[in-house]
Amino acid sequence: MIQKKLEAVIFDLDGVITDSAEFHFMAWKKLADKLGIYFDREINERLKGVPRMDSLNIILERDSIPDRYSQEEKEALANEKNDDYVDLIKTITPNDLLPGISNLLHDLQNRKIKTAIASASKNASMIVERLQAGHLFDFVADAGAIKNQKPAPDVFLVSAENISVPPENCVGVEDAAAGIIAIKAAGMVAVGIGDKNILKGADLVLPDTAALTYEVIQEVFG
Ligand code: B16
Ligand code: MG
Repeated sequence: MIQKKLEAVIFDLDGVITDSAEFHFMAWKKLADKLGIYFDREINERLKGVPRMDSLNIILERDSIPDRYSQEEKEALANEKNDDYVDLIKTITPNDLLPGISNLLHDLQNRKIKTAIASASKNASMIVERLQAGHLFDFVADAGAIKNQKPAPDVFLVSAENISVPPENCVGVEDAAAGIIAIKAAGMVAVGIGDKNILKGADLVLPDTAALTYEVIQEVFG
């Protein structure tokens, strides 16, 4: 029987390591304005943790003509948004790591606890590079190579496999409801960052990353 022991922490990126949601908002807003579609911060909340094409479909729900665009046209719109988003994330620096994250990652590294990024973003590697945090992660998942997106467990399972840690010895950290479902479906302990009424099913919910320490993670792992 495998002994249950905390061996790895697998992090979501946007909303946990850094807050790239504002850049997603700006890029989607530019596209929505160009298309003449209403888009605001409340709708933007629904895009958190959601893959790019699904996000576009949520925005197009407000279009006056349903199904106006072909799949090919939608691909072009999603690419256009991504080009703007990539321009915006070029401004990310190590100062954009969320509160407490740098200390936590160094602490985990000193304690020989492995770390990985399990993000829905195809830009995850570029963001980690901009944050100059690549050396603090043992693995960054490639969202483009993941078959089923969150709430499916795939990205967390692929991450655990790549760092050679059984899922039951991993803690996952997420700010989106779909991400918490994915972590639990992967058989991991789930820590939510945000609102406990939204992140139902998490083993622990913290209001922000400043409260996320090795001690807290070890305690919830049990
Ligand atoms: P991209 P996460 C997610 O990142 C974002 O929260 C979500 O808003 C975005 O649509 C998704 O990545 C895809 O991002 O367009 O860069 O591939 O929270 O899973 O780290
Ligand atoms: Mg997120």
